[in-house]
Amino acid sequence: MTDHSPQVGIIMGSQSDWPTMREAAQMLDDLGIVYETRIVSAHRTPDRLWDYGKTAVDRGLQVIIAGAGGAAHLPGMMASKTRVPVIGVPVLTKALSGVDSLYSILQMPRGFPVATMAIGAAGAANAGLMAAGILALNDPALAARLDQWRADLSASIPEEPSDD
Ligand code: RP5
Repeated sequence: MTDHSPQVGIIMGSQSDWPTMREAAQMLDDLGIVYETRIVSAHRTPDRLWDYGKTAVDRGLQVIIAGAGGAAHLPGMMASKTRVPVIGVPVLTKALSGVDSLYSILQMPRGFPVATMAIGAAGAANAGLMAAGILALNDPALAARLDQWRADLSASIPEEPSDD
């Protein structure tokens, strides 16, 4: 019987983060990885954050992708609450172009790491790929799909630039 419980949790601080975070979801869809999506705000719903982190291991989550913008405390707080690896996505902000998000997520104290991606959509897509790479360590079928995805991307890059 196939296990359809989510392996990856994609969490974000706000509905406004979803256009960015759906890039991670799309990547997991493309690679056939089961995931869930939740709005979990470090500031607006701290109890939800706590419950999510407290139950993550028992629910079988293997990677958490956490996106937030501005005072982006969600990834770091989640890393404090669970040993499930957390991949942080700094969401682009209007005021400070996402540098605020980046620094908030990146500078974790020793002991509680967050694997921090680039700012914005590329970072979210790469978070999906990073999660896939972690899961592929123990999943040969996924490893083959990820290898194929990477080969397809390389093959799609032209050798010469064009004017079109
Ligand atoms: C953060 O505040 C969220 O992650 C979001 O990026 C930012 C703005 O949230 P909204 O005011 O758009 O809901 O917590």
